[in-house]
Amino acid sequence: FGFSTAGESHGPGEVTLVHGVPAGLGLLAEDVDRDLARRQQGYGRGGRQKIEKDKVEFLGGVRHGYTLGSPVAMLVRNRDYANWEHRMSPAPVEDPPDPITLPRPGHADLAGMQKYAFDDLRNVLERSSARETTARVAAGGVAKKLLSDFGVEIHSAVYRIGTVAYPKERAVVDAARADESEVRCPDPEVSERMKEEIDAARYARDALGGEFVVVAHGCPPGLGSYVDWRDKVDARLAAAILSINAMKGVEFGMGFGLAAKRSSEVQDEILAENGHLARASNRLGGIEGGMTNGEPVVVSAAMKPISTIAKQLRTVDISTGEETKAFKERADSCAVPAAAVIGESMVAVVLAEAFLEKFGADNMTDIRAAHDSYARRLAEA
Ligand code: EPS
Repeated sequence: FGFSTAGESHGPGEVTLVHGVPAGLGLLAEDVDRDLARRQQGYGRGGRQKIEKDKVEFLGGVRHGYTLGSPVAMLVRNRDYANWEHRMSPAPVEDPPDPITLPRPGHADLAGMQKYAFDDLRNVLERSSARETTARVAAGGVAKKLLSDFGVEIHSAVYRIGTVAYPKERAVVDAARADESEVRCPDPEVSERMKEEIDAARYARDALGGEFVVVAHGCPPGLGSYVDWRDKVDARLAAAILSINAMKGVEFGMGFGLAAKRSSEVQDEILAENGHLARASNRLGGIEGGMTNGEPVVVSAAMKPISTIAKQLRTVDISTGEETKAFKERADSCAVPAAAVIGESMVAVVLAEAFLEKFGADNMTDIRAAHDSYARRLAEA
């Protein structure tokens, strides 16, 4: 199970190809569209989200509401392409637009131009734009549908925007309520202060980052493995989260806060409650030895502020070598709420992959039999 994406931000559309989807999974466009819409929300988005109304079209892998075991191909059209047909035309044009030569600090612009030998940084920014995350959320919709059929539910919440913070432990508990907030913070009063912080940054022609947490409930123990470094599920989740645009840090459970504690203050003690194994706490975020341990998986991430800002930072015009100011492009002032939804999707993809490694991947009937037999064995132990 895994996926690739294709598509430029202002090109015709965003394409997702998911492979390894078992046959017989019930899958409707609504299962994907729900998260596409959630990703588009969030206080602090720019004008682009008023143009786009992301909806998926299945191009392969689904028939009469069920997957076929063949690759699931999905397309989300960019409505904005109508305004960019000349500038983004796949065919050569007679009067090409002027190249953009003023790289934005913090964006992929400069290193991308150097690496791919471009003299127009539009060739870099079109693909490095976070518009590509639309296609990832489409893949996440498939992964989430698979997981939810086995009782795994994934939520996210924002617990910091700029200097305004909410306790992470409470965000973990209340994450299921985050959809009610425009900034995905479960607390209404803190949400208002986060919105004020975003307004102040936008007024100053600046942008804000923040922190969010993704919580996956209902994962069976033993997804991932300790036997090989590539199999460790925390390493795979970290890579998946850090692949989201603008992510600079990732934590599990108490994360960096664990480093200053004594061992007896951080391990999650094992209890026998009414004949069932249980834990006294979940400070390690549901992962021990590179495997899920049956507790909620708790992954959080730090996002840097968006690098496209109206307050122009210093840069060099690549065509002249002269110092100048970075170019201005329409931008969001805060995308942390959207990033949290993308985080859910990436976590879902990694957990779905580990789930299918454990239980087989051909068809839902055999996977269910393997899953139920494992659950029975653990319950009887
Ligand atoms: C982005 C810049 C903006 C965002 C875009 C990401 O796009 P535009 O330049 O078209 O206004 O809106 O995000 C999306 C389009 C999206 O759907 O999330 C960037 O530079 O990363």
